[in-house]
Amino acid sequence: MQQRAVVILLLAALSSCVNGDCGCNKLDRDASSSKGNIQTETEQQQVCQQQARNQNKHYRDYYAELEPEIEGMSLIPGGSLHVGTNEPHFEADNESPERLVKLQDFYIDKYEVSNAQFAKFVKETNYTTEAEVFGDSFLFKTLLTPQQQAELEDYRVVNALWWYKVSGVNWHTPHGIDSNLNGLEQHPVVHVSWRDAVAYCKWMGKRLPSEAEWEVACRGGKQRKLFPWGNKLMPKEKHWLNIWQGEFPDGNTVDDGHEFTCAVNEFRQNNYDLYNMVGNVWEWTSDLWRSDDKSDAPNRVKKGGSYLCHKSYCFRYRCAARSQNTEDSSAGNLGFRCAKNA
Ligand SMILES: *[C@@H]1O[C@H](CO)[C@@H](O)[C@H](O)[C@H]1NC(C)=O
Ligand SMILES: [Ca+2]
Ligand SMILES: [Ca+2]
Repeated sequence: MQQRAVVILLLAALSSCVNGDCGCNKLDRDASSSKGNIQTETEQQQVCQQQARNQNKHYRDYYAELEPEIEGMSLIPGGSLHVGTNEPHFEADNESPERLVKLQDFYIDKYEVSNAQFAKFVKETNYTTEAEVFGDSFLFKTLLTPQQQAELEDYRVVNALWWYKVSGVNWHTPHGIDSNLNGLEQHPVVHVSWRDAVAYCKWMGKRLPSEAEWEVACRGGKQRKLFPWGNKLMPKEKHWLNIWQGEFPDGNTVDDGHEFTCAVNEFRQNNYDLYNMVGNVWEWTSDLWRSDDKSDAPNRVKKGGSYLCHKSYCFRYRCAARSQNTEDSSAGNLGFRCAKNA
């Protein structure tokens, strides 16, 4: 009986919205003080919220009281949203075609997970990462001395000879076995596998974003743009992300100020208040690369590109771009951020 009343109220509110502005722009706390109106008011707010959602607006400004604020996370409005592109740069990556996905509202971390945050997790759980179990991880060549490079020549990645598999490297030693985390507390944790990322997010009461969620968050409410902020790489002649400048893989000119990772809060990139979505480090998502992959360590989708990406070689610091790694692998340019249901 009560349910039916609510439905009728909703319908009434909905029909009153069709022609008017739904009162969505004139919320006034004083107006709701007359008791009889309160339920109607709430229903109306929900209808307005739904409308804003359908229009894919960032409606937090209007209805913050209906969705709780979560520290360090942004609320991303769901709806029917475009992902992918019909102008792919890497056909083999399946960036195309553009397609519509239906998403619920969700939260996503504003920042990549930092070393300080991951350290807290490890301290409280005694978690051991896969790189520590396997005893190695992948390091970019400029982090090795010429002598180390010569010794490890046979441990390079075929087709990507600048990656070396190095014993003793893990998240504690991001720049090589003699390195440590001093000064890198606010940089993204790296050398973490997909499984490590899943474990961290779970401990936080969160989860990894799906690829569609990640991409919708990346797009910041804009349609068909390359980057979270638009189509120009450097609007206002400023650097908007941490990638590679100069010749790859030799001769990084470091114009953006960062040869390797930067702090997770360095580059704010879109209207959803998200940082380093593209560039800095690649980010794991929950999706399988191929949905029929039944292997023990299937490939998972990663997004956003990293500080090693250069247009000539890896133009993957775009929202639609995607790549993959097996879920047990780790590297010095691969991290993650978490998401949560709204
Ligand atoms: C972590 O390891 C330490 C030392 O072995 C132990 O005292 C502590 O109880 C462990 N904590 C958890 C959460 O397992
Ligand atoms: Ca850089
Ligand atoms: Ca990133």
